[in-house]
Amino acid sequence: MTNDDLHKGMANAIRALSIDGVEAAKSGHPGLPMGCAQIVTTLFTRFLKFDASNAHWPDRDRFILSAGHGSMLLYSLLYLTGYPDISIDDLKHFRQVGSKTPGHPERGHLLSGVETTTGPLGQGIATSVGFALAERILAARFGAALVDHHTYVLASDGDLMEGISQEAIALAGHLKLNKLIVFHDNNSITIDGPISLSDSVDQVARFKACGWNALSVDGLDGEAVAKAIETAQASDRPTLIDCKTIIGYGAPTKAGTSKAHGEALGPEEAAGAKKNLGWTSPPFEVPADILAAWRDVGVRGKAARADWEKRLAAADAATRAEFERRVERQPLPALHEAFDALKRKFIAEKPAVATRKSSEMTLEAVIPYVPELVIGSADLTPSNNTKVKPLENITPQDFSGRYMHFGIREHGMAAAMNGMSLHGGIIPAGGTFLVFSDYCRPSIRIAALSHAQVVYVFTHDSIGLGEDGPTHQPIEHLAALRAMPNLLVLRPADAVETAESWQIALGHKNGPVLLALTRQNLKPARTEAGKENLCAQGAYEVAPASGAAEISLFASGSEIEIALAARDLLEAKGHKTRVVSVPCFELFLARDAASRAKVVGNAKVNVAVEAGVRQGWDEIIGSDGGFVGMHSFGASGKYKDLYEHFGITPEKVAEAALTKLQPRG
Ligand SMILES: Cc1ncc(C[n+]2csc(CCOP(=O)(O)OP(=O)(O)O)c2C)c(N)n1
Ligand SMILES: [Mg+2]
Repeated sequence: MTNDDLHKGMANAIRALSIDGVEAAKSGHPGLPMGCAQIVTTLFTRFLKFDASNAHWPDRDRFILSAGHGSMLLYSLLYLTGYPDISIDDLKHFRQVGSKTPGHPERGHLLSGVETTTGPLGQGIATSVGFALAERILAARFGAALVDHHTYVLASDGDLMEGISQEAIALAGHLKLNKLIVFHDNNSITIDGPISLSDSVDQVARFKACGWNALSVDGLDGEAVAKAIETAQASDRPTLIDCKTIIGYGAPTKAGTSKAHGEALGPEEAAGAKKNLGWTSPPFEVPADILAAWRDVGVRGKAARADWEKRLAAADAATRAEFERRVERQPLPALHEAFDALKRKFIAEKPAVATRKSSEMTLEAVIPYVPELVIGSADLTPSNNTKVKPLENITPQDFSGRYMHFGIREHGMAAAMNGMSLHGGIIPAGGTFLVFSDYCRPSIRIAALSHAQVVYVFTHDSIGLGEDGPTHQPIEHLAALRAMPNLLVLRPADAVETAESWQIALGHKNGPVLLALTRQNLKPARTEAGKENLCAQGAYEVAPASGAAEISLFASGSEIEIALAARDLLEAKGHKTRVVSVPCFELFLARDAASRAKVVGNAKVNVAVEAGVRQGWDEIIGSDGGFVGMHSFGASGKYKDLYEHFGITPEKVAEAALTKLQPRG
């Protein structure tokens, strides 16, 4: 076999396994792996720095399959290159319940070689901007001897049509992330048919306009792809390699058509494709010479890894310890001491400030003890209060700062944060208005699904933001966010709770944490604080009744002070009333039934107050509980007037409780 034949055989192995996986599942997407096999064969055999035996080597190149529907391409590569946690049986069980090979790649789902979860088009390319940014930030901190790798992305037409891709490429172009290299699977086919049905963008011109280097090549020509990668690696900007390909390459009747996109080829077409490709092996079998060549690729990076390990071992002790701490995601011990001291200070000084302000005060206090925190805002820095003293801007010329101006790109910011987190070595945090969580939601969902540690600093969390009016006032957002699995939504009521919420966020390694913070000032609710983090309980009694409680009031965030004032009114009328602060539903509902019942109590009447919709509260107050909150969109006006207008006042809360106390007639 000539070298050329071997190379072709290696690409065909990806095609054949992908055909077989999809045939066995009778569902999936054969077209992309068949069209892109040559591109990734060139990348993996000649360029990608990786060691299949050590999937998590920190300085490996990252390969992101943005077009997650082509998952069989990734699974085939992981199998062929010899990742130890994938076998041919896993390919045979593609898309089956409990398999390691789900329909779309899932980070953290049993396969170590999957860098990020993809499938919702556009997410992968946007996440990869975060990977590439993390690489630059860590290289600035630890030097090129320890951090020096590329991020390669395979993106489909759909990835580039999604709006998020514009935010992502504009950000990457601005930052000159020159180690980000994107292959466009330019097959001009989408599900509905030829791309000409719906799109006529000149992608090369578009990327160039965003500050990228952009080239066009024949994606079926390995040499041309290799030359383009060499050019890309030498570029001072991120590079788009627009690869002309044929979807379902080799399939006798379906190649080049949308029929190759998202269904099994069928036995006849599959056989015809293999014949055209010159592939004679039975399903799921790879000729020994081809498999051996692929396995060699999987160990090619061993020497590079060994060299890197030597460099890490030779680094000075402090650098090495800090690098390893970051990789292992261990907090500095001093961080918890800083939080304890801050809580004592807040108790002593009783700041009556907005929680966005106490968030800023918290950041000021802890920022030196959490050097892995990189924070920013989607152009709302002065509103989100995310930028504190020692933080310097991250710029295209200097990545040693820790503050990111993400621009007006909420979705791109959230996706980039996912990439920074999944890259490792960084805890990303980013701010916008809570109402615009809708603009980030698909990326928040990916963070939750892939257990990425990300912190959202979302301020202006209710009608309490006032004059900007209903377009800016979140109403259903808390409920919608609480509905998302594996996302912690924390809505602190005062400075102490804000400090505790940040403490939770910085320690929560298994998923995203969202801080919902106020614009308006709040009275302190907590008069004492020990070392124990009460917010971590999700809900706790913040004010007891003067005796056995007749009424329990529940609230979060800015409505705690309303509940406390309502308690005073009710107590003055002789009704024994307690107040429970509920900063986090998810943490509360995760507790055992007995401890939850203790916090909920057994008062005759439960009333919740929150400047949002009721949905979700019944799980705590019961469906017969009273609720004071929002039943419509908000309005523009002074925030105090709005609370009056919408009836979210101590008097209304007391009234609701008293009405519930009346025996029903
Ligand atoms: C956000 C989002 N919208 C819709 C889909 C459903 N979907 C999957 S692939 C695809 C488009 C297919 O075209 P392309 O991206 O060019 O992939 P190809 O068919 O060339 O493999 C669509 C609409 C999706 N996965 N994500
Ligand atoms: Mg396409």
